[in-house]
Amino acid sequence: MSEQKHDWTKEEILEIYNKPLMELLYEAATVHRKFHDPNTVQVSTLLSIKTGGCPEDCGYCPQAARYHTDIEGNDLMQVSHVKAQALRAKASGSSRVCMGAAWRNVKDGPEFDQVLEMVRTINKLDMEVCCTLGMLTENQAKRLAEAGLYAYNHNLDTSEDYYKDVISTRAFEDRLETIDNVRKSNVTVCSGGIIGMGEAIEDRAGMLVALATLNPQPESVPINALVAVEGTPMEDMEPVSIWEMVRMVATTRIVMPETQVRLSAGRTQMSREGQAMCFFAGANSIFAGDKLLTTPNPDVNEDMEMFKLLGLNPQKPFTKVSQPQSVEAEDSQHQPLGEKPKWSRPGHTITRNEEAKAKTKLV
Ligand code: SAM
Ligand code: DTB
Ligand code: SF4
Repeated sequence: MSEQKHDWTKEEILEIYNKPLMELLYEAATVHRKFHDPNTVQVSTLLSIKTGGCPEDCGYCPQAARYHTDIEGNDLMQVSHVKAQALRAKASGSSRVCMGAAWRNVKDGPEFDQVLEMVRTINKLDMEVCCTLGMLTENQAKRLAEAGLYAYNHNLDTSEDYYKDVISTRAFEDRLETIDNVRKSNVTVCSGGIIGMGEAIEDRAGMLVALATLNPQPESVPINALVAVEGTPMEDMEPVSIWEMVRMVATTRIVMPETQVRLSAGRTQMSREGQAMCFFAGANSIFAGDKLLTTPNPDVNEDMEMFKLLGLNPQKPFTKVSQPQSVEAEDSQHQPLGEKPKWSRPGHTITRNEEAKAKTKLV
């Protein structure tokens, strides 16, 4: 039985965000342990299958055609190239490939057919597949589901109030509509946002209200720190401090206890100690690989060293364990590199220790 609370208010969320840090961390870590194994972190690899030349005006994005950034644009990638990259990602410990396209929305036709083929190909490798392709119709979501898509990433990015200051070429409601279309298929929802775009703390809380009041809540929530790219309107934004990132992660964990909270863009600027604090505060997923879509990310070997140092294990594909683990359960959830795991498919959640979950009381 789900224990999601869907009537969060901005005031309640602000109260959590602004708690003394030690209390916030303790509360977030407690919630985290009730729903997840704190030593397991899911690893996704990003792949930009179509880079640059986007007609939208998202103020943070180096891929918008109208900004003069230093990125190399590319047409839609070949399926064979995608397969090769997915195999590399799998060998390095990733359980999920997330394919991003610099599109405003998906258009039916040969390019979408090619993306469907990419999804089928990665799915056959026994990896989770995620796409982030812009706006999507219900029918397109269902076609992606049939091809075996596991998750669709579509970020709200910020609060409804601040949205207009960041993007003018589409509205906040358009984003909600796409999320709703994804929900009508059996694809899981990945939706989060960015901090450090000049928004107020109230906007961070506002974004979390919008996400946490979705019913059901998103299965995964990426928290990005703005990567301020030269040539974008946000090039001069001050970097967010680690304390803001930790507060945002902890608050997300508390208001969406079952979700996978993904520590996303901005990790190159974080120390290991900072990232460890985020994992303690409830982050249980990262993007790995030396590139995000167009900007740098920590080297995968450095990430694996960090995992070793912290005693973290990469999560196996198609497992979502939302309970404190027995030794036996932990063994089955982790992915010893090179070993073929037993999968559970989308919608098939492995839950354990139901009794403990029944006793769980939030905040
Ligand atoms: N075009 C599609 C869309 O906008 O939904 C998919 C790709 S888009 C690059 C995916 C997400 O990446 C954005 O919603 C945003 O949250 C994040 N993103 C883009 N540029 C970023 C940056 N400079 N810093 C942090 N996050 C960024
Ligand atoms: C998400 O929330 N963050 C990722 C993924 N979803 C697609 C993208 C981050 C992009 C950072 C800027 C870039 O590399 O272009
Ligand atoms: Fe285009 Fe997506 Fe970048 Fe916006 S975030 S400019 S929609 S690629």
